[in-house]
Amino acid sequence: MSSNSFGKLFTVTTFGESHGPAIGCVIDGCPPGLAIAPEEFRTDLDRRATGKTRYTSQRHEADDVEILSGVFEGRTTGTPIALLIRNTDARSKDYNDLADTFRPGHADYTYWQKYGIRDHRGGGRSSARETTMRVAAAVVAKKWLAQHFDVRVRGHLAQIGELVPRAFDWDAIETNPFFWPDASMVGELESYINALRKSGDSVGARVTVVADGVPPGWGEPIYGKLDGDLASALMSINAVKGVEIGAGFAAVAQKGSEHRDEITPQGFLSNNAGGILGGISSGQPVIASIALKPTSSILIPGRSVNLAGEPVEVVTKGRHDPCVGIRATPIAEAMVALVLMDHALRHRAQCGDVGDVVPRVPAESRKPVAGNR
Ligand code: EPS
Repeated sequence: MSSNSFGKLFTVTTFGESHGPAIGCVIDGCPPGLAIAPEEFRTDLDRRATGKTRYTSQRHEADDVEILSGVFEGRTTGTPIALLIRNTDARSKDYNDLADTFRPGHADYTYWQKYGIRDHRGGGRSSARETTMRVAAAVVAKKWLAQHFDVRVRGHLAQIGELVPRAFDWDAIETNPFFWPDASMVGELESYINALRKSGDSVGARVTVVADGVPPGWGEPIYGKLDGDLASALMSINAVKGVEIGAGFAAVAQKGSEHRDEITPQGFLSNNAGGILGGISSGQPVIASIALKPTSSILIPGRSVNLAGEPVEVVTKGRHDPCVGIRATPIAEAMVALVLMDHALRHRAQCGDVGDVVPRVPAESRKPVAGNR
């Protein structure tokens, strides 16, 4: 089966290839009446886009969104919302040499094994170009969530290679090209990426997303847990090799007395659970982190085979990201927002009559989460 759609009530289907004429998505299940205009997609699409700084791929796409359906006189109608973005700066000749070989560490090989045919230009469907439409769809979700629940989804780069922030300030994140929470380290990051690019290599990264304002109750035990759906959605992002919720793998070394988030009338005393208990949101901030592998398209020659199974040496040309993690912050935010949107509607459908249950403790958490540095 092909799986280009996700979500149960707020469903998103994406289509298109990196070097095809266009990419697009269809959002089905969006509540009617939400005001949305093409220019509202600009901020998040630009945050994710290539070619905006010298630290990412130098492909320059306009990423202008055309709303083809589902919006009438500036408001969603409840019918499928179709969004289209035309590809305008694909340089397919960079990929001529890849038509009959496979980049080590890339989906080239597995797409070939699965389908027996592949669009090798720019990685085709496996390209991170596809994530544009996730971000576009999430603009709608973020707006609805903010209007209806005051939910705010924001992310930051939490590690790049060996570098970790030495300080944390949400206000710093949008002021540098790395979504980095420690403004004093930006020069260090610039030198790091410049040296990496010069060496022809790439590096991995960690991105953390925090959703504030999520009310208690979202998520469906047993097979529709909020953390299960977040893990699946985040793992579906290109290059993601690990997902953590709250303390994540740091929980392995914790004692129960340390990990449990004690509850007082004034609030939870910590948030190791990442805002999710038993697959259901607790009312605390929902916190998820992802590990992104180093970009597999690099200039350093690597061994592979050709279509005849003979050994070849692969050097990837083209305009690649030295660290895909740099642009992953808005993509990870998008996947979290899409999952939350879906679960907001799912909770409303089944449990809309339950209303607010007492006691409801404040969301505040007093201690940092163990896994999220
Ligand atoms: C990508 C490789 C590069 C990036 C692309 C993702 O594409 P190309 O070599 O075809 O120019 O530019 O990212 C985007 C175009 C985008 O909008 O994110 C890859 O191999 O995933």
